Amino acid sequence: MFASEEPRELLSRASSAVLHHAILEPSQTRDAFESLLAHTPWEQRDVVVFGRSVAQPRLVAWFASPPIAYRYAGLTLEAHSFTPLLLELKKRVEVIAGAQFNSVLLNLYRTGADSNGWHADDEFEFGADPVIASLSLGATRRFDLRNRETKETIKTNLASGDLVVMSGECQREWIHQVPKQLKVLEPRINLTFRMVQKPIAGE
Ligand SMILES: O=C(O)CCC(=O)C(=O)O
Repeated sequence: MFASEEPRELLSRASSAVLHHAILEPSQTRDAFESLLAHTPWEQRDVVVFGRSVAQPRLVAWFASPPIAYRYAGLTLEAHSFTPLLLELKKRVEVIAGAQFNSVLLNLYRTGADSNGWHADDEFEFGADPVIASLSLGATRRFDLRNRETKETIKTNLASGDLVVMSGECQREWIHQVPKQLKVLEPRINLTFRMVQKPIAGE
């Protein structure tokens, strides 16, 4: 463990989001960021928002083994095969999260103008109350969690190498976002490791 701070629980009761600081060595963090930035088959996709098709404000890539497509917000991401680097990161994240994953969604926020709106990772294929482990590389960005009922909002900053492990009722009770931060000029990559439980209907 390279973290200088203890892991911190951000939520309470049946929902959990634990922030682990700097889970990789600084050189590993830098190398992983550079390599993923350069070698990932990034794509910008359209999603349907309020019945209109709009370009997602970030780039994405989906990796899964077995190669199950990921469908959300009206789009289908075909699966790429895990690379040795992604397998290495997955192994490290699995040890910390205490859970196994068979897929990862990569998001590239090119600058602070890119973002990820309020949502929960509650798609059918991840099953009830999934464990989702979210690794940040590159620029520090804000990560907000909002309780669906009370509207309580928890804001935190995620730095390069930080890992948030969401579990319990987190996806049911809370939504999350990465807001625009126009002062941020550097890119950030986020990897959300997930376990696809069931084949998607029609797959
Ligand atoms: O970039 C992040 O920190 C969050 C990513 C996210 O919410 C998602 O991929 O569903």
